Amino acid sequence: MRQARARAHTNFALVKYWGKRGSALNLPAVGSISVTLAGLSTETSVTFDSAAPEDTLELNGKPASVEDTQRVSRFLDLIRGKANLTDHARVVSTNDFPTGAGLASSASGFAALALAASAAAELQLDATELSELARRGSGSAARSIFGGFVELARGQRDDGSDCVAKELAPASHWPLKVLVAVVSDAKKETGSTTGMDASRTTSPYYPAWVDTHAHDLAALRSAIADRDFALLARVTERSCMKMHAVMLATDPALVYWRGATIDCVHAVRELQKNGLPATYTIDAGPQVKVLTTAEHAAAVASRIAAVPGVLRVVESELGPAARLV
Ligand code: 2P0
Repeated sequence: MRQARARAHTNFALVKYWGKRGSALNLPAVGSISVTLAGLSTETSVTFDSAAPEDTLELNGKPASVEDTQRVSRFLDLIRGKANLTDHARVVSTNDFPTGAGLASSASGFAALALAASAAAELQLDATELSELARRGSGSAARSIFGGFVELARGQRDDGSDCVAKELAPASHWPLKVLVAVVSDAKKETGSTTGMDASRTTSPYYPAWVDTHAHDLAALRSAIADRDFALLARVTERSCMKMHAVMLATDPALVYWRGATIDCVHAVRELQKNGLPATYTIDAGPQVKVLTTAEHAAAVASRIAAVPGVLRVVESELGPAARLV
């Protein structure tokens, strides 16, 4: 039996990923830049066992669905292929936040799985190679291999070898605070993979989304390097709203927002009018992620928590890279 355990933290993108240029290797059509969080993580152990008749997945203390187990099993096949291994595996994974509700559990989940499974299979992979592997599980997972501010390149090659993540700056470079306004604990209706494929094939705004992306990535890189909050806010919000415009114009429409989602956006805009450094982003789910500075975190958190429909506000700092535990 060969066993390893890893912890990875979730991330959310400021310049977003939505759409693929290749589905077999899970290649994104656009690059993305994210922040890795300290507070929201997944811990996963993988045990390859020659006596196990099949792969099993336990998620948050319960046997996972057939669909989730098959997705993990397909990912383990990649590892077995690289390591010349035929053993099945027991995978035990625990999130410290709700699964599938727009808090990117697939990001921390596949990052932790990539690290634990490759270590258990005794593969020697560096962080860049791990990010390429994690990407095969979920695009956003490539980013959770690294901590702080992270960029996942679109890459040009068909084999995906240049579609890897790298750290742009560690969390200590700019110790921003994250406040996640949770407005629903329900599992989302349309998963990201299905949703982005529908957008690519039906949304009339999809080509404009892809064409304007490089400009946003360049602007955000420079905002991070200069710790320029005003520029970071401007780029973060325009990338978020552009992505949601693409989603809304998908046929049939992808509407991930609830009423409280848009009320949080207005609350952040009000804070901005009052001179506070705050910005928001929304992923393929109803939650609103707010970034601010440590100095203003308490004031921003209490304003967001007061928005009707906000169930709770989860606070986090920027966090570390995935690691074996
Ligand atoms: C992002 N999202 O950049 C974007 C914004 C959601 C909205 O990356 O198909 O679950 O597994 O590669 O990684 C979520 O997409 O999609 C995501 P797959 P994933 O954070």
